[in-house]
Amino acid sequence: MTPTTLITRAPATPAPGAPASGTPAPAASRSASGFAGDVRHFLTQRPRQLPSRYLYDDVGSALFEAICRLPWYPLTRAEMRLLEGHARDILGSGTTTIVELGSGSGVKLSALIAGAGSQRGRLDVHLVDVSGSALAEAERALEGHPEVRVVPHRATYEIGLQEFGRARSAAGRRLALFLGSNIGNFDPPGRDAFLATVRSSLGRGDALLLGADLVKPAADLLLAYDDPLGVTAAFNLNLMLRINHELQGDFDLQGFAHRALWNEEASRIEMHLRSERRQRITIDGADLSFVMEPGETIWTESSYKYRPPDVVSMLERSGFGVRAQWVDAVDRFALTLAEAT
Ligand code: AVI
Repeated sequence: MTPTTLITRAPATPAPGAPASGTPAPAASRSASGFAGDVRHFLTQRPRQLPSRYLYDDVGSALFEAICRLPWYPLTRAEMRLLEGHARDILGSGTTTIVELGSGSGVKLSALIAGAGSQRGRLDVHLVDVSGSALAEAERALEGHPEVRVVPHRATYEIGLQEFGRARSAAGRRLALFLGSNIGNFDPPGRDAFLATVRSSLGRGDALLLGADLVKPAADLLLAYDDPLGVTAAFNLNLMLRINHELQGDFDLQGFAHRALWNEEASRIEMHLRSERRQRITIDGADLSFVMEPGETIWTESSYKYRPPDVVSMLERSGFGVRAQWVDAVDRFALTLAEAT
């Protein structure tokens, strides 16, 4: 097994919760009019930008799945190794209910349940995802676990958490899963607010398992976000294709290039779409027309990278006490198990 380090911590003092608002995470979606309004709003900001949640239409989701299989993007495999290697510690014997935010295909959850062994009673599993096809796939992935009862929520994280909070749970510990380093796509204020929202949907003694990618050499990070096959470039450029299709835009994809850069000071990878020449862009469905200069960019995603103690601090600020942290020493990824205090 890949070497991991384990840090165990004593229960922490409760931290005050932050207000429950913030940047929606990538899996969140908006209605078409919300999309048009956001495109208009964010493309007229300086620097021009687009929220990363819009990267995930059908084509974007398929490209993201492909990215996760690339040798240069090790996050998914590192997290899977940690889940399989520490499943018993994570699920424990007292967990009766799980909510997974952004469940995707359900493969990670299925591996976690399998790794914890079959010595358990009924397990209620709430899956929250905006994609109906992802929910159906996750339900299929969990079919092999007869003890599992699935409750699907086709919803954004925030709405799904509200529904989960209102649902009746069996006695026992509830465990929220937020995996895949999706937390890294929030800006720091949005991230803290989101963690506080998760905390408020849990009771004292419930738990959160957070997957977070760690700082590593810049060259490795740049390869992960600008891979030699160009899959990440396609994932990024597809956002313009989506705008062309859904909002009658006229982006010329050949007039733009994918750029990934490591912002050391902010500890984040940024993805941009850089205009290769002076060009006018018109998006009828967003009632917008503007000129981009050569070299000007549209900022489409931030992916924050952490040090293990950063993850501990952000959880403690949001009302959690960290109980264990496992770090994949090869690919530098952390799974942190925290208890609601
Ligand atoms: C979903 N999210 C955690 C991915 C990330 O690493 O920030 C999205 C991604 N962007 C480019 N490659 C993968």
